[in-house]
Amino acid sequence: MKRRDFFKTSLIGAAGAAAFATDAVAIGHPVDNRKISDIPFPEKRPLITYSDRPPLLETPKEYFTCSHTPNDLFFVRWHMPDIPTHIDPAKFRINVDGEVEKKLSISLEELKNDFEPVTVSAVLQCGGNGRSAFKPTPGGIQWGNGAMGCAKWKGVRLRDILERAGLKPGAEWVGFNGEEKAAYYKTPNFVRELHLDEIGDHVIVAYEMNGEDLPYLNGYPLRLVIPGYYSDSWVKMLSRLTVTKEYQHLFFMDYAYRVPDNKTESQKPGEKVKTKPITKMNVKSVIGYPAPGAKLYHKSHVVVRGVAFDHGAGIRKVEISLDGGKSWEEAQLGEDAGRYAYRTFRYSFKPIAHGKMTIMSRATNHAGEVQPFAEDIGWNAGGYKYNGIDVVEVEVV
Ligand SMILES: Nc1nc2c(c(=O)[nH]1)N[C@H]1C(S)=C(S)[C@@H](COP(=O)(O)O)O[C@H]1N2
Ligand SMILES: [Mo]
Repeated sequence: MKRRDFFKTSLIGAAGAAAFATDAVAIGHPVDNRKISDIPFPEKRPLITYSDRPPLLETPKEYFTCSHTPNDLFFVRWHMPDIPTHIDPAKFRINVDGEVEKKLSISLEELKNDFEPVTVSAVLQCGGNGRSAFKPTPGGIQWGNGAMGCAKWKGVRLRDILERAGLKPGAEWVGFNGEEKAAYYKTPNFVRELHLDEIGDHVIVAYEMNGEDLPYLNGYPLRLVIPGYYSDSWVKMLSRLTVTKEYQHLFFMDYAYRVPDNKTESQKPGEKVKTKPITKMNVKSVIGYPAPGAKLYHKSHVVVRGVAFDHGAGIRKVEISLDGGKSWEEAQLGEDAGRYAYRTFRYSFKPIAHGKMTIMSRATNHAGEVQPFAEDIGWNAGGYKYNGIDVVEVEVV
């Protein structure tokens, strides 16, 4: 009996289900044949749409063949339905307060002119990307593969802003607040916190994405960029930094975006475990071409293309399997756009047998971390950090 079938059976009796809870968990692959909406959102091409209030948009998998994702195809995720519909760039200010020597209120002009500009190509990926692979289904948006994208971000170092304000002795945490709700100490506004130790020179407050102003839905006019980290802390429409001595125990830090604090970061359904925040992204590759269900001509020249990334160690290799994971061959890696960016890959072959076949991709990074088979990934209640070997089923005709 397959594990998945077993789960259905064990659900019949609650006692039985509890006794075999470990076996009840199965991992599949993210669903990737969802419909693209007919209506586009502002500055976006039509995308897979889960909700319009708040806007929840997914990038179709077929676009993951280039090192950078165009702004109008970039996915969108907001928690609050009330996001400002108008921002006046002349009046907008980013405020710095809390445990600082000097409170700041910086205009966009000042940010662009008075601070050293820096640029970084980095992947922005929701921790819940691929959640639809987890069975039983964890709560949350049932993302397929496309709650991710890679952009070239331009902005200023967060450290430079904090230095200008001057930290008071004992300052340890920084809270980040977006424009969509203002009151900082009331939860559950979307506020994130970082410890000062996490704020290296690579963390920036960005005002440009791929050479343009940030799109409104991706956080115009300013957002936090934390290369290598899942994007739950990449606060959009960033308008306030509050420095504190103590960790504030905010809703989105204490309850959301956490995984079990054990070696496999997994748990049984219903099991209560100690948790920790999701931070660094694990190694992953996604096949952009061919699309699932594509028909390939027998003996034609097929070029498999996709993207791979991790938390910043950098991609060492991507391997392709055409025989269900028994044997693997190395793909050719594309241009290196930096250690936090997508690394594109390509692999050519000629299909020699008619009928259904699978194409798999597996990434390995410079730290020796290898993308696992879906079956080897443990289940977690939030449905976070899915990074199974990508599997695309096609048909040779
Ligand atoms: N202000 C604000 N910033 C936010 C969020 C939000 O709801 N509000 N959601 C976070 C989460 S969970 C994700 S996945 C990313 C999505 O970024 P994007 O919409 O640019 O793709 O924004 C992050 N920053
Ligand atoms: Mo997210």
